[in-house]
Amino acid sequence: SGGRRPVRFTEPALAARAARVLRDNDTGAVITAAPRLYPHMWSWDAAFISIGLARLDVQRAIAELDTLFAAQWRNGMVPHIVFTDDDAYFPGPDRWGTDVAQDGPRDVRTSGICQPPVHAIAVRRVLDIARRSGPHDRIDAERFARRIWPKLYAWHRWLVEYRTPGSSGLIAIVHGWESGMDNSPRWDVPYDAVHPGAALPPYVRKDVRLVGDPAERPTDREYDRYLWLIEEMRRAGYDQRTIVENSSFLVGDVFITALFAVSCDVLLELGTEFGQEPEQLADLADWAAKARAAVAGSCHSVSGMARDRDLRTGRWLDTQTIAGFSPLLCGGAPDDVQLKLLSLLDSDRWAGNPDLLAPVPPSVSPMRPGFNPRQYWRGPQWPVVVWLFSWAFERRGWQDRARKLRDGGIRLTEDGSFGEYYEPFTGEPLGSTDQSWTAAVVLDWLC
Ligand code: 2M8
Repeated sequence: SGGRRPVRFTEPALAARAARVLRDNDTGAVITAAPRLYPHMWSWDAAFISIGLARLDVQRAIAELDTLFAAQWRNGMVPHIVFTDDDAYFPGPDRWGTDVAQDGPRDVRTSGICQPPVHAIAVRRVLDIARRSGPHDRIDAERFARRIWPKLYAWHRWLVEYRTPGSSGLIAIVHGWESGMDNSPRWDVPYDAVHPGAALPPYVRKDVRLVGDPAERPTDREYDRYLWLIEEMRRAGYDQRTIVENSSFLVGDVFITALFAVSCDVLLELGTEFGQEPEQLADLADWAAKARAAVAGSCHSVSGMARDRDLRTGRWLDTQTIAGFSPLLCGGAPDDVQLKLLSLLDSDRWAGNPDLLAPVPPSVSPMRPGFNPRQYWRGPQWPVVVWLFSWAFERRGWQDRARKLRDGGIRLTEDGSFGEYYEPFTGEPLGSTDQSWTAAVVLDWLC
């Protein structure tokens, strides 16, 4: 495996390179998710990016989250993309056509869906870093945390109000893009039930021309379905109730639900510290408890792995992916289930596989049929996902485990390319290079 990766930067050199990536990807207004492939602001990318930025410049970190929340919809939704005027990405704002939406923001153009709610986690991290970095940063970050708190609360409330249909308690997504794990095999069954209509306007993909090999990206068949769902939403005028009622894709996402549970905990802690309304604090405690129970309730009786649920058919989705470990992020599963998951994570089916370059969990188990080590969310390792687990493990008091994931994450990224994702056996960077969120989590690990 050494062949493809001759370079290993020292930690200080790696940190300097990561800082440069964030600076280079800064348009002056936003830090784009990646230089060519993703020339806009993405919701959960911006959260991770702010964490990395806080190590360099607290003001700039705050500005990034302020920019994202300036695009928050009036109903509370934080949109998955805030568009710049770059037109190198498809689908852009015209294809989304969210200008018809009643609830859309007035001054910026955005997509019409959301992404995982990791923003409270980012605000907490920025605040903690700022408090250690000096009195001015501390004051600014505290002001910022107070100011953004009600917006975070509104965002969480939107997820509860609009996205917990039925009785599963899982947070529902209406598009695979909302999960952040676009073409994960988690969504194969529900996507089979999405039938692009003849009315799907023609389109030309741009992403496949910007990566080394188009096979690292989703297929055209998958894109037809991605675009068809947008078409359905556009026709529904981006009215949430209509979409949740009628869209051909509605899935309870267990990974988002776990992140939501822990983000509610964090937001509750912040709100308590800053003296927010008791009723709102009580809401957060209630939402966290319900989300946690939904995650625990999704676990398979034999494997212990958490499962998504197709809310159109009521069927559990048994595909085993990294999302199966969701209970480890938020806690709340019975002890025996948790132990099962931890030993599975350490086993050769996952992070303990002896052939991995870096001992961190891939997006799909290398032992699973259909595992593809080069294709996007179907096998490669993703540094941001590793960061989330290491952050959660540290919070849960599992210092050794947190440290191991951090060290593995550095091993994965020490070639200094800041790949979007990595081939797990060779460590070859795939997708985009100089990906902002990869640089950001590496910076956080190194400081
Ligand atoms: C990827 O998703 C976008 C669509 O949102 C794409 O493939 O065009 C995903 O990895 C997603 O999680 C990420 O936020 C985004 C930008 O990094 O890229």
